[in-house]
Formats: sequence, structure tokens, C-alpha cells
Amino acid sequence: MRYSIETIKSLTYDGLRPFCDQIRALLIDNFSEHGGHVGSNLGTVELIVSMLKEFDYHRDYIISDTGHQSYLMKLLTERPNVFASIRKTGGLSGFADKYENPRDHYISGHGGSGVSACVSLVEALKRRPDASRVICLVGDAAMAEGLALEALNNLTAAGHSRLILVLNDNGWSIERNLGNLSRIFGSAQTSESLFNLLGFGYVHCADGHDLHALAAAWEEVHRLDGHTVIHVRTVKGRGLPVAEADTRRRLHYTDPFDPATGQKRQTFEGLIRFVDVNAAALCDLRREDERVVAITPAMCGGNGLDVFQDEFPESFFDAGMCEQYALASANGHAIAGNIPVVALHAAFLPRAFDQVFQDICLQNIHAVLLIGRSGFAGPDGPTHHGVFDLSYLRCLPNLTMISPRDGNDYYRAIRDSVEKAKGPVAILTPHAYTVFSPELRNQSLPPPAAIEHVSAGEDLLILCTGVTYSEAMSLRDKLSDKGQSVGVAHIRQVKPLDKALLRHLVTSYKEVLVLEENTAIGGLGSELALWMKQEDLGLPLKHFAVGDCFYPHGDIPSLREMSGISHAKVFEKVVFGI
Ligand SMILES: Cc1ncc(C[n+]2csc(CCOP(=O)(O)OP(=O)(O)O)c2C)c(N)n1
Repeated sequence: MRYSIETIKSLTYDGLRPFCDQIRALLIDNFSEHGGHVGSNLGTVELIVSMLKEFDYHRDYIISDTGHQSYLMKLLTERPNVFASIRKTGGLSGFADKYENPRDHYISGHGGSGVSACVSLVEALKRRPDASRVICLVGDAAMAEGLALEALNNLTAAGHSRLILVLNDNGWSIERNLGNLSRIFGSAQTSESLFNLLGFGYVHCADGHDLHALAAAWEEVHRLDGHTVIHVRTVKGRGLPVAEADTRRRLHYTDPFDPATGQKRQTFEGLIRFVDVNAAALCDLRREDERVVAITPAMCGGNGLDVFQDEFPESFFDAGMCEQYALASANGHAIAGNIPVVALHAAFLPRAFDQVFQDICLQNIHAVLLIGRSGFAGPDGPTHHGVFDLSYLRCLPNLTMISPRDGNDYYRAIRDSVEKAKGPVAILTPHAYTVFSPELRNQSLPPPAAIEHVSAGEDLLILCTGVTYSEAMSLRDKLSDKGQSVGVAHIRQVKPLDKALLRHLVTSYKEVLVLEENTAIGGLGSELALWMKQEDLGLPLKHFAVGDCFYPHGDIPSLREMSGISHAKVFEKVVFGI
């Protein structure tokens, strides 16, 4: 059977049962081999198939909020190499992507933005004579994003066009979905009242895996006119026992895994993720000081906080998919005398930039931001790369910024920021595995230098920071092999820069090279270039940074090659000028 919309249209709802079963088996096979957003996609098989049956894909507008549940859409809209290439360098995106297929209309990846696009689209279309339907698929967690709620606040009565909001309610965000909205969604009655008040008709489907129940619900949707919510209950991870039994995350996302046990196929012996240091450091700090609280916007596991949540549930706050509240809530905790530590991915920080500005830096509160996945995020692609944070954070007064070079350094950075800092501190770490020595936890060490001269030389000084530390060291090795005398200095404290130390360092070399995994605009290199000019140091400076464009998804080494900041690319440029 061809996986196409035509096949779906040609089958009855009875005939779609084996079709859905076949698709689910195919998904499981492929997820186990390639990894991906397992739980979310397995839970929406029947729902997406029924949406494609009920609507005209080529005429209606079907937009997925967040877009992580769009694998099936890709398969059924016959994109090449759907599974083998998703999230791989040069392959299909793991999210909805209008450049891949214009009928996706939108590039999703961040929660709540799809709802906004759909509300504004329907507002724009509703006075046009041609009736159109705008169908927005949104999860129960993404529905709580401020952006989604702001959009609903702006929805006016339907005209020629109407909005059909497909609320895929599985009770889960990445972890269990919490909050008052999720409680309201728990009952059809309270959900109906809420959506009626917001201007929607309401249809409830109690079992989103029962194709006949879905068919009946769609019939009701078609009978209504005006904006309509179809509230569909689904089971995240449906059909894969290890996903359904995963009480922590319903296998929301995983790397390639064994479908029988759920075990990941690849392990990294002796290394841990940078974010895993979060729990070690925060548990130690919380044991010593009960004012320490950890806050995360729906990213507990992704920020390594499971252990902290288990040990100190009363000091752990999952703000849901609400970055703005998560960051703003640091202020309330500070007023109450707590020491708030907010852990999130760099990609989602821009959504709450105003809170970092107004609620944290302007008010100079003692809050610590643990910003993971700074630099290239890898297979999640342009919506998730953290290559702008150095630029947009560096401009905020009062903020101290630290980029540790490994897990041990990161542990100390968290400890010092919580124990000794007086104002806001942002610590940026890459999406990478790193070393960590647990014995460090009991040692008291002298404070690290703001800039560490890790390797001395005479001709060229490579200045790197955090994420680029390992590339800088490899570059030094390659250039030293060519007979150059190269030193490396790691800028651990990115802001404020220790200019006296920096002056002392750079003036003992003939040339300076800055390597950063951040946009060239407004990053470290541009600050250093300006400073060297103002100080009249007369030293040549080479700057390697991410270009002024959006980089696609792919593995991180390929992205570094592509953007010219890998040690191999920089070496070619420095030695051969190419
Ligand atoms: C603005 C933003 N914050 C955080 C995330 C990370 N994230 C991806 S999916 C997800 C949970 C989505 O839950 P839900 O919308 O209910 O969909 P489900 O996966 O349960 O189908 C989160 C928090 C994101 N994509 N965008």
C-alpha cells in the first residue's frame, strides 16, 4: 500500500485500521534505528491520518504547532527518504518545514508559535470570498505557551474562513503535563466551558485511536460552523510497550534504541552530558542551603534535573512550556529570599529575553541561568541552534557570563555562581558529552582565572570560549605540527571581560585568532576587535565565527565544517588561505 493521501482518501475508516497499524509498525522500526520524537508521533497516527482524510491537503491550511509530531505528515506527503534521512545532515528536517514542502506553510520547532500563525492566518483570510479552513494541530502542553494564549486572545468571530484547533491531549508535555490549564483539559465539561468562552465550538473525542470515534467527531466538526476545537484524547507512545510504560517521559524523544527494552544503542563510556552536571551541583548546593530552588520550563530531563526533582520535589518548579514565566518567576523567588536557578536550552531563551532583561538583570537579582545547548544543537536544526546567545546576552548590564570548558569546570561554575555571586549569572554549555570527576564535589579549590592561559606559545594566540575549547586545542596541535608556536587562552568569564589580563596575554603574541560558535555579529570577536583597536594594540586579529545565516540540521561536526569554524577549516584558512 502506498503511503499517500490518495490511499487514505480511497479507504473507508474500517480500511484505515490496517493502514494505521502498518504505519505504526513502520514508525517503531524506524525510530528504533534512527531515534527521534517517538512518543509524540506514535500517539498521533490515527489523528493525523483522519485529518488528512477529512481535509483537502492541497487547499486547506494544515499547520502543526511545535512540529515535532510531523513524521507521519512527511511520510504521507511522499517526501523522499522519510525515515532514513530525517534529522540527518542533508536530509529532511525533524520538524514541519516550508522549505521542504511549501504545503507545510511554516517552520515550526518552538511551541505556541503555530497557534499564533493559524489565528493570524484565519484573521487575514476571513474576509476573502473563498472559504478556507485553517487546521492547527497543537499538543496540550504547547497550548499553555504564552504565545498560544495571546493568539487565542486575539481571535475574532469567523468569517468566510474558520479555525479548527485540533487539541491533541495526551496529558504529557515532555514530562507529565502540569498546571491549571492541564487540569481544565482533564474534563470535557471544563474544557468546553473554557473554549466556548474563547469563541470556539467544542467537540470531544474520548479515544483518538478509535477511527470510528474520530470519524464521528469530525462529522460533528463539519456540522458546526465558526471556529471549533476538536479535543482528542490520545495515548503518548501508543503501541510501543516500552514507551507506554515509560513513567517519566513516554519516550518523548530518544536516540536509536532497542524497541524491546528501550535501551539506547550507543553509550558514551566515562562521559556524561554537560546538563547532567546540573543535578550533581544543584543537589549538593540544595543539601547545604535550602534557599536553592531549581526552575525549568518543561525540560526537566533535557536539563538533567530528574535527580534533583526526586530528591527535592518542594524545591523544584516545572513551569510548563512557559519560558517567560520560568524566567520571570526567578524574581518572585529572589524577593522571597531564595536563590533561583533556571535551567533551559539556549534555543528557547530568546522567547523570554524580556524577562532576562527586565525581571532579572535590570533588578540585579541573584539568579543563575544554566543555558544548555549553546552553540550548534545538531539534528534539531535552525529552530534549536543556540548561536546567538553570546551576542544578545552580552549586551545586558549586570549580567556575568561564564562558559566553562568541561564538566568539572562547569560544576565549579555552578557552585561559585550560587554560593558567591551577588547578581545574575548565565552559564553557557554546549550540547555535548564531557568529563566529570565526582571527587571534585568535596574539594574546595582556589577561584579559577577569568581567562585561562591553557597553553603557551609565541606567535599566535587562539582565544576560545566554552564550546570552542576542544576545537581550539585541536587547531593548536595542527598548527604546532606545522612549526608554528601557538598558545591557547580560554575565556571562561565572557562578561565582564578581564581586560587587564587580556591585555597582558595578547601583547605577548604577534597575532590573535578568535574562535567562537556564535554569530560573528556582536559576539566575542567583535568586542575584542573593537577593544584592540581602541587600545591601539596594533595586533592583527583573525575572527572565525558563525556566518550571518540560518544553519540547517545535521551532526555538530558537519555544522562546524559548514560554517567554517571546525579546526580543520580554520587550519586550511590560516595555513593555505582557503
Ligand atoms: C518554546 C518551546 N519550549 C520548549 C520546547 C521543547 N519541547 C518540545 S516538545 C515539548 C512538549 C510538547 O508537549 P505537547 O505540546 O503536549 O505535545 P506532545 O509531545 O505531548 O504530543 C517541549 C517542551 C519547544 N519545542 N518550544
